[in-house]
Formats: sequence, structure tokens, C-alpha cells
Amino acid sequence: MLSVNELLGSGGRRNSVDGPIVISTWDFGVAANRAAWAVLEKGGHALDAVEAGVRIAESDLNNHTVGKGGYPDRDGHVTLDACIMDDRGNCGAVAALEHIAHPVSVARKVMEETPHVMLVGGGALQFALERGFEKEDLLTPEAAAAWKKWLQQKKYQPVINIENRSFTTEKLPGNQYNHDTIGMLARDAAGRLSGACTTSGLAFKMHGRVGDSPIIGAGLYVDDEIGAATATGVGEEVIRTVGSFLVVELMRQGYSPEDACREAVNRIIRKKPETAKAIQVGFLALNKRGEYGAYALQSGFSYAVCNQNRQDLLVRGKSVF
Ligand code: SD4
Repeated sequence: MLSVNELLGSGGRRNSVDGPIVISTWDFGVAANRAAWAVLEKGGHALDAVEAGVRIAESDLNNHTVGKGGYPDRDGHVTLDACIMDDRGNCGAVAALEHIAHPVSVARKVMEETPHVMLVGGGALQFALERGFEKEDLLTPEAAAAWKKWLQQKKYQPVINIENRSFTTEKLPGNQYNHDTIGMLARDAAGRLSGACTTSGLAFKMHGRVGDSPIIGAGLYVDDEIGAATATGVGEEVIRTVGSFLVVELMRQGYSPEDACREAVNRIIRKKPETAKAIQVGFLALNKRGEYGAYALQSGFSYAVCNQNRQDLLVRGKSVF
């Protein structure tokens, strides 16, 4: 994987490309983007691209974060949150879903085959099984071992940038007390926008806790007239500020994607200044013209960009702190 941070990191307020583009959160976004690109380069729909893309992160057992292999809640249950949204305002979500390795695909079925937007817990599982999804044990031996180790101290403290492998200043292997999320945004050859977001949520959360990731407007928002945004980090602060919707609305007012993300981050700081210093939240945005940008509370956030010029770009996100 190529780590390039200088190309877009400085002065690039309005990075843009012609043609299809897909962007996604964190280092593992590079691999996920490739799967999305396979759809986009053939002229496929942005919705199919984002679903295919984030499924890569969901199936990666070494990613103790998203899908199978994710760290469990404090009672040992792996509970998954995901949502998806298309260019026509259609959206679907699942929250606190257990035993299904690809929650984003269940979310898409909620969107396409029910009159609802979100199904949770046992109801979401029932729906998934009815639609033919396989019931699996999602708790891998490695994740179970991490949970048992955590139980010895039971300290619940999300670690900043646990998602990041490239730009962090922390040594990561011991920092297993958090999770990461993949948020992905795409514009296809026809100019249509879509997005998806999927996670196992914060590690060792309370049973039943739902973060921002499956909540339309918080973890993800797409408005085909304007642009799309997604969030990662401590979901409570993203929900409080309806972060992704805010980013899209700021772009509607004329903000560039990067400036919109920065303003959303500043909103978190203004509401909870002390909390904001101790946590990570990052926003990623793409507008209708294919311009993209990101901003985070803390340094160490990264995002991946894929387009016709280059499929493996990893960008260091700017930050307030
Ligand atoms: C959550 N936002 O459940 C997710 C976690 C996350 O990077 O994004 N981590 O709050």
C-alpha cells in the first residue's frame, strides 16, 4: 500500500477529479476502494460500488473493527451497525445486529425491500435470516481473547486513532480498546452519489449501545444535489451534532468539503470543549463536482482516495489538535 500524504494535505482545499471517484475512511479504505472501483470503472452505480467496497472491510478478519472479527461489547456480543444511502434519498440501516457478517447488505435490503429505514437487534436478525443471510458466530478467538483481557480491568476508554495504522503517533498493538468504522462515499460515471458506513462500534461498549454509524444524518448523509459526508470516531459526539447532515448542509451553503468538515469538527469542540480534546472524530466529504476533503479533531486520521488517475492514494487528514 502506498502512503502518500503530501499530495492533498497542503493547500488543497478543493481537490477534485473528473469522472468516477470513491473515498473512504482510514488506511483500510485503500483496499475497500479497489473493490468499489471495480464497479465504478465499468460504469456501475455508486450504490453498488459502496456496498461492494465496504464489504471488503467487513470480511477482513484482521480488522477487529468492522464485521466478523470485530471486538465485542462488554458482555461478549459482537453487535454491528451499518447504513447505506443512494442518490435518490433512499436509505436503509441496521443497528445492534448480531450473527450476520455483512450488515451493510442487510441495510440495503431494508432500504429496498421494506417500508422502513432502520431495523435493530432481534428484528434486524430475523429480517436478515428471512432474506437468506447466513447466521454465523462473529466472535473470533482473537477478539474473544482481547475481550477477556479487557475484562481484567474493565476500563472503558476509547483510544484516539486506534483505526489508523500509518499516521498515528501511538504504538497500536496494545491499543485494542476501540474500533474503527469504514465510511465510504462514491460518485459514479453518471454523476450519481451514494454512501455506506459500517462498524462494530466502539469496543466493549454497553450491550445495546448504538453509535452514529447506522444513523442517517449522523454517520452518513447523501444529498445528490449537493454532496455526501460520513463520520468516524466517537459516535456520541457525531450524533449530538448530526454531523454528516451538517457537513452536507454546509456544502450547500458554499463551503468546500474540507471547510465543511472543519466546521463540523469545530461544532463538536464548541459543544464539548473538554471531551473534544480527549477523543477522535473525523469527517469525510465529497461534493457533486467530485471535490473532496476531510477534517478531524486529532491528528492521525487518514482517508483513501481512488479515481481514474490513481487507485491507492492514502491521505493524511488535517486536524484541529
Ligand atoms: C461508533 N463511530 O460506533 C463509531 C466508531 C468509529 O472509528 O467510527 N470508530 O461510535
